[in-house]
Amino acid sequence: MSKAKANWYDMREFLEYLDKKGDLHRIGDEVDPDWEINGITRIGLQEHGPAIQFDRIKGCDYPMVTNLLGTDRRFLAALGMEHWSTFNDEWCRRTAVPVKPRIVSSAPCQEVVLEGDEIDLDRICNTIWHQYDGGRFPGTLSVSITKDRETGVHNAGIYRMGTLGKNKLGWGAPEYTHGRQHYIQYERHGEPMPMAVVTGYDPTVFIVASTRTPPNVDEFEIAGGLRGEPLDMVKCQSVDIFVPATCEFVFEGFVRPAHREIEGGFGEYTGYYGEARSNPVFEVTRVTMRKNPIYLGAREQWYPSESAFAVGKSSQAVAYQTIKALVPGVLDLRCDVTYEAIVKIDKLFPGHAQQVMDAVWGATYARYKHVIVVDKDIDIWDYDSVHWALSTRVRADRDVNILPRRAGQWLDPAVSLREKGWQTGLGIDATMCTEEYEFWGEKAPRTVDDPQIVDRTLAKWGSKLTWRKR
Ligand SMILES: Cc1cc2nc3c(=O)[nH]c(=O)nc-3n(C[C@H](O)[C@H](O)[C@H](O)COP(=O)(O)O)c2cc1C
Ligand SMILES: [Mn+2]
Repeated sequence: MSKAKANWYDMREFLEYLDKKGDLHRIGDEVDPDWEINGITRIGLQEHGPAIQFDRIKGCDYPMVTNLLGTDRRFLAALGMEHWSTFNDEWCRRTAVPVKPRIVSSAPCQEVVLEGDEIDLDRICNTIWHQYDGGRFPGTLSVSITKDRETGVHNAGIYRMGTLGKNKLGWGAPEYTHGRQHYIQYERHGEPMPMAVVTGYDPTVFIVASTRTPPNVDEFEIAGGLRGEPLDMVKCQSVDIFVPATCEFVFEGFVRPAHREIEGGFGEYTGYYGEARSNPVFEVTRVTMRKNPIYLGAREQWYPSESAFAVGKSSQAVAYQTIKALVPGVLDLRCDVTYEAIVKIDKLFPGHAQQVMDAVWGATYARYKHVIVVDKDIDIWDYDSVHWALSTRVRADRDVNILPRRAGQWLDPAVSLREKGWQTGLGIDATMCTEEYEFWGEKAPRTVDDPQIVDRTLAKWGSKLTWRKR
């Protein structure tokens, strides 16, 4: 098997695929979790290198994989895709109808069980991911699975978790996340919230758990859509929550109401350290796992990083889906992890670009603060093309829109602690002002591009221009 696809059985099948492609690097020498995993993972990301498996980690009982989806090629391969230019439309097509999980009664993820004093988080993952982190963070690709207290709908979200004791983890889910909103329901009733945390899963679980969807959406049904077949799930042993059957590790436990502990700081997806925070605490009462399990973790930073791909691209696809449903003429949308959305439109009326900005700000869950709108001739997958539009089609006094004081991302480094949670919207209409030219009976300038000449040339000369990639 060496073809990419979307219905991976588990993480091991995906690793085997990567190995065959020469895209998995295994390190058999013992590594120091205080700095070597950080260093090697960082260099690998920076150089768009392979996924990395650390087989022997000092003080730890299990191997760990990093950089699983840390490049364009691996992220796309995880979904059986090849190009970003068709990614959004393909995502929308596959996820148009939710596909419910298939419930199984026995599962690989419950082959081995640890309980009570047998649980020691440091022996499972003890990595310092970034030099100035305030502790060990086993939870980087840990998917928190919770249930709406009233409706029972499951949610899956990746929220960072730092070790606070042998079976205690800080839970870094801010108030605007769905996991935290579930917790607020339990806390209002003075009840502990049952929770399962999983890692080492088939890559579509990774992707959907990073996806910002509207509330009350079960991310595992999106996974089913992306996979083209249902995800197998099994009921946990000690909490009433379902987890992906083939994942490597399951942590079962609860989050107590009205209890907080200080956790962090931590190197974040923005590329800056976030402050230490007072967070709810996840108490682990049981660990189930596969035989010879493989842990999964990530170093965070700006592009290239796993957050940049997983959060950036999955949320991009959902934002595209939403904006396309609200505004006519939307052709494509690009966003890397940080806060900029670039939207390509077929401009139909004056104010069209501004309507796109309003829709992005209003309907994409406080994800984007900067919105750039371009015409249909711009290639949004090429930043040179976007910058050409910005410098040749924008008149700042007319085309720049500023929207102060909107609900935004908590970690925005441009906002001081005092104002955290607030962001200012910047919208740039980088479409050509054709309507102004037309008002004066003129035509907008024609771009220097001669597609018919290019077509004629290729027909006659194509095979002789040997530098060209076919
Ligand atoms: C490696 C990684 C780490 C992440 N860490 C956090 C985090 O600590 N807190 C957070 O709010 N989101 C974090 N995210 C992003 C969330 O997973 C994402 O916003 C997701 O949509 C949350 O799920 P929800 O929308 O169901 O709340 C992380 C994503 C990745 C890929
Ligand atoms: Mn959610």
